[in-house]
Amino acid sequence: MFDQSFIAKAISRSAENAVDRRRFFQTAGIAGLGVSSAALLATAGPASAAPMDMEGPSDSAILNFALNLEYLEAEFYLRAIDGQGLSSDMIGGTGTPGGVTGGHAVPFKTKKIEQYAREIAADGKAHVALLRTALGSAAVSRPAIDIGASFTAAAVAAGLIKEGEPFDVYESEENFLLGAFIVEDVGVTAYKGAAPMITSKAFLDAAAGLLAVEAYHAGIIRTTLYGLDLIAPTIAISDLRDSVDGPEDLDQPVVLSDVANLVPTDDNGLVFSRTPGQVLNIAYLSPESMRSGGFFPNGVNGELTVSADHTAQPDGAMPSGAPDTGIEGTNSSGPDLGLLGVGGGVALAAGAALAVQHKMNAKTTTENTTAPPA
Ligand SMILES: [Ca+2]
Repeated sequence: MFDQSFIAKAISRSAENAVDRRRFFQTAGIAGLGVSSAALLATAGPASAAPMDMEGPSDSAILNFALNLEYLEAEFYLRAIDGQGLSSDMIGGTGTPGGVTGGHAVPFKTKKIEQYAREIAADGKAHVALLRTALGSAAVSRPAIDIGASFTAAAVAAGLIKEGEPFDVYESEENFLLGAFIVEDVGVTAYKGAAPMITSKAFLDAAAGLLAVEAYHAGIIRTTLYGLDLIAPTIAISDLRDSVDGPEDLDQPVVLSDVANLVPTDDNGLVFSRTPGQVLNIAYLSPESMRSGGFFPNGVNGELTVSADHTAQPDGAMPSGAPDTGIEGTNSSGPDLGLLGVGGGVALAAGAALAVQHKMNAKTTTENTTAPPA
């Protein structure tokens, strides 16, 4: 938690210049050590009203973006272990609050996998609490989250099941692990992608800790899937993620070229990055510029709400006006998707994803469909 000692150190570290200091106060909502964090933001307004400079989103916008993802992760894992999600005192805030659709206790048969789930759930819950404390009254509320039909739609889009076939991600620990795989790697790339945009060193320090924990989680899930020989589904899911997040071949399954690939890295041995817009491509399960869909049927709360547009660039160039930062308001060409539900959005995503992948991502198709070892 951001206790007084942490806050004192954070202010000390972040007070390198007047801009840093002002931004830290604005983003953290801390007017001084003896002053309630609510005091400043009561007059300054929510994070969405905070000014954004020309370099990108404010720290509060980034933290709130992360908070949306942590809400999703916490609800996914907490409901898996005992059917209960976040308590009512951990979900309020700015923006449009929403309920959670789907999710129930997984009938774990392997004690160790259940223990993994419990530990990860506790971390996700702690991350929600940390970010909410850091953001104070600027914290966004938990948006509507779908952890039922969204996973079924993702399974269809990944080709794990056919349209109309039943798929309950909470039905078995194997399905649960695949569901965790769908969301877990994305958190790592989201924090990595956000790192260069964070201006406060205090927040960068916290974000480094968050990224590391997400990487541990992803490593646990990937290693467990590999140990269970659930290789082919991870290839299909990785291909799905890669097909919606743009032409670059980013995503990697747990096996590449017949060898274990538990840590997805680039040539420098670094995890790769996704912009907020690319993260939302996966969260909304669409390669198009969308404001909602998939796991967030009413969109995420905060400033970073729009997925990137990867649908119309046959030569690999980014489409003009594509809001790859995810900041709403920089693109007027995106369709009004208010009428599209999860199913419609994902059906669209699956078709468009396949088209995008086949046209432009031959490398992905080649690498990511490597047959698992016999
Ligand atoms: Ca890609």
